[in-house]
Amino acid sequence: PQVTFSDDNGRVTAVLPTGESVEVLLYGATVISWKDKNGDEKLWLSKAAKLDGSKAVRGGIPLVFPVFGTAPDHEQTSKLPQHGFARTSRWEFLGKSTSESTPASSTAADLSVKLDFGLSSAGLDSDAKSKWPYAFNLIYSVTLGRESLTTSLVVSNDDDKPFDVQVLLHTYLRVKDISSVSITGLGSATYIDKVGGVSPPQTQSASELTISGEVDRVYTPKDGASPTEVVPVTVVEGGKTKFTVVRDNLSNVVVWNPWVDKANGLGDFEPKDGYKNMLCIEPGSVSGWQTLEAGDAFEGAQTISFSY
Ligand code: TA6
Repeated sequence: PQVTFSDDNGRVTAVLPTGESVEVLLYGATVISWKDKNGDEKLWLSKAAKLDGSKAVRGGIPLVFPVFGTAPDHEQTSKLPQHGFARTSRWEFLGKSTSESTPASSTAADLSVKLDFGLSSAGLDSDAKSKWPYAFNLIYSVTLGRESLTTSLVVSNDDDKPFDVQVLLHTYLRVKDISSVSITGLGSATYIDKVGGVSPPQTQSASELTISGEVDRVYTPKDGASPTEVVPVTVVEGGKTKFTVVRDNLSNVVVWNPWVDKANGLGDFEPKDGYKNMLCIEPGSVSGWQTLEAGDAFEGAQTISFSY
C-alpha cells in the first residue's frame, strides 16, 4: 500500500491508502489539516487564517517556542513576540518515512507516515536571531496513523552556553458544538486562570470541565511519578469520546476558548461564531522554564487519537 505525498507551494501533504490525510505548511511547520478516512476534518482552521506567511496561522497546530505568551520579566525571551518565533518561521521539509506494523491481533496493517521538519539558528531570520541569539536546532515530527496524529518537537542546544525554553503545541480541535462538550482528565489538577488577569493557582474540583464562556487556563495535571501515569485528556461530545490527548514529557495542558468577545477582537478569527466549533487543548511545558545546558536536548510530544 502506498502513501502519496505532495510537496509543493510550501505545503507537504501525506495521504494513507485508506484515505486519512495530513497537510503541513512549511510556514511555522503548522499542521493545517488532519482528516479521517471519510474526509472529516479533525482540526479547526479559521476561514480568515493567513496561509501566505504574513502572520501566524489562526488554527491547526501552531508551534509555540521558545516562549509561551510574552515574558517581559524573562531577560532571554523578553524581546520576542507572543508565543515566540517558531510559528512564524520558514521551516524546511527534512523527509518522510512510512512504517507498517501488522499487530498480531488484526489483519489490517497499521500503516503510519512520519513527516520531519527542521528549523535551526542558521535558518532563522535576522530579526528573530537578534532577539534570541542562541545556537539551536529544532526537529518537528508529524506522524499520521489510521486513528491518531502524533506531533513531537526535539529542541537541541547547539550553543556553548545554556538557555531556557518553553514549548507548547497550540492545537485547535474541531467540535460540532462547544455547548455539548466536556473535558475529562483535569480533575484535581491545579490551574492558573488567565481570564481577567492572572490569579493565584486554583484546583479544579469537578472531574469534567464544560465551556460556557471564555476559558484560558494553564493546567498542571497531577501526573503520576512515571511517564506511563500521564493522565489523558479527553474531549467528550454528546456523551461520546471525540478526542483523547496523551502528553509525552509535557507537564501542562492549556485549555482555551476565546468565546464571542475575544473572537470578535481577533481579526483573523472567522466566522465570528466559530468559537462554537473549536476548542484548544494545548500540551506544553510552560509553567516555569526548561533550562537546556550546552549540548542538551528536550523532547515533548502529543498523541491525539479519535474514534469513529
Ligand atoms: O491559547 C492560550 C493563549 O495564550 C491565549 O491567551 C490567546 O492569546 C491564544 O493563546 C492565542 O494567541 P495568539 O497569539 O495566537 O492570538
